[in-house]
Amino acid sequence: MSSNPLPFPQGFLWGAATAAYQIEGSAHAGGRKDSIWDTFARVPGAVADGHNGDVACDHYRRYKQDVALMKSLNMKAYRFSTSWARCMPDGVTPNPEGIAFYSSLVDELLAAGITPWLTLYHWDLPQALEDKGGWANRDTAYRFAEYAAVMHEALGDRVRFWTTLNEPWCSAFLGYAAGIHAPGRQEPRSALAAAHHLLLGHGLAARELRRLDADAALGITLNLTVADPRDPDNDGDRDGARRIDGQFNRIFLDPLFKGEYPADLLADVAHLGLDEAVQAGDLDIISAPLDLLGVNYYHGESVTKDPADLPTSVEADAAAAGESRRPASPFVAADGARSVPRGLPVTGMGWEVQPEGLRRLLNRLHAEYTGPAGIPVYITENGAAYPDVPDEAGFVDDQERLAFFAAHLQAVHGAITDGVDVRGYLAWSLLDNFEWSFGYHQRFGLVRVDYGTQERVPKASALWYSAVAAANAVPD
Ligand code: NCW
Repeated sequence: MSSNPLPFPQGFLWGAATAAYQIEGSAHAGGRKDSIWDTFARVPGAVADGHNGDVACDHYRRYKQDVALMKSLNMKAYRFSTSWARCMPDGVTPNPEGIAFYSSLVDELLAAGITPWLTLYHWDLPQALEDKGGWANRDTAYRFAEYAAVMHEALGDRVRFWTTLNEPWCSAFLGYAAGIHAPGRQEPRSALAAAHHLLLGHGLAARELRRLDADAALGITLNLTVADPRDPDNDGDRDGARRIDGQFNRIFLDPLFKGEYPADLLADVAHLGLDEAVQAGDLDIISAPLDLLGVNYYHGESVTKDPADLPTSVEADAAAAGESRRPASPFVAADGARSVPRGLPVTGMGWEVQPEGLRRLLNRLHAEYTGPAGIPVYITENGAAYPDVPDEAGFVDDQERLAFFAAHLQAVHGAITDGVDVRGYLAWSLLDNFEWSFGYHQRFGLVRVDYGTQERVPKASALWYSAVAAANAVPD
């Protein structure tokens, strides 16, 4: 640690995050049935090199070892997701054997002194529910609330932090508009209906959890961005930035915190029937007070409406994943606006490294949403993929990832100094894992996983992060 460390508030929660389908493997063990990601991974060309989550990091069988690893790295909290298709394989009927896995995981975490943080939905809808229309079907929201209650009955005595959804933007727009995530549909109207039903599912689940447990810390995790016009003096670019901010950030933040969809977004998508999905009373359910907001931040957007000379970020992502299909845009409200590179250094995903955007984002949230609501923010994900090169012992000296974490933690510290109530940081990810349509080619882990042997080796960034967590301070 340097001589001028930046101290974090006492009790700041340091940890790491994962998601069920990305790490567990054992895809059909203990009664688990297909989720939409099992199905999608079988579609030729959907996932790079035909990879899937059948084995992943074999965490389902190695969870004790992984908890010991976290303890050795000074993690104070661990954010994981439960697989709905493991716990309720047909989407509606509890599967005691599947639920028992998470009960054992929670016990192991508590015994290691690590706070469990449970995310109910990280993109792996039971296929049986997709067969009935998936998130485009309003009924799925009610099934989600039932699932939340089942999980609370099993784990609520030991888990305090509950996140309903992870990144509903990805579920709705990458899954139902761009078609590059499961279920792979390219239906803009369904994507907007899915966005609303995801929010409704969140609200119904939160209401149920609140009824069952007055002490629970309830939240939702959004992937949020800062959308800047490429040229602030260009009317088209400014309109584009407004549209992308609307469809990325405010489409979720405004219903959650203000009980309404933004008027400009409703006008942008008037032809796509979002209002038809909204029924009386929905927005009251969606906007019930929460205890925290989870923020996932990876990069900002530089938005232009200039005629296409550069690929959109989603096209660039798909090309980097080796996809042969040309994806549709996830931005159904974009009207020609696209997010384009601005020449900053990029990670292995092609995502620009923009830590100052995180400080601006946190200040904006504090001013417009979480501050007025009087609730804290937790960074529930932040991290970077890089093309790691292990030495003979499997060690990766990942100085770029380490610098990414350092710069973003300095930005978080800056936001706290500005007066934003940030209470914790959960690095993405504990382990290298199945990176969705990129398969195993993109590695976000603090810990390297050798997929041939399942050996875990902490990278240089993990050792650095462990020292940060122990010191509750980040080098300046
Ligand atoms: S893909 C994605 N990620 C990565 C994933 O591993 C994790 O499960 C997610 O929670 C790392 O963190 C999240 N996020 C999608 C970011 C948006 C991509 C936007 C492309 C279109 C413009």
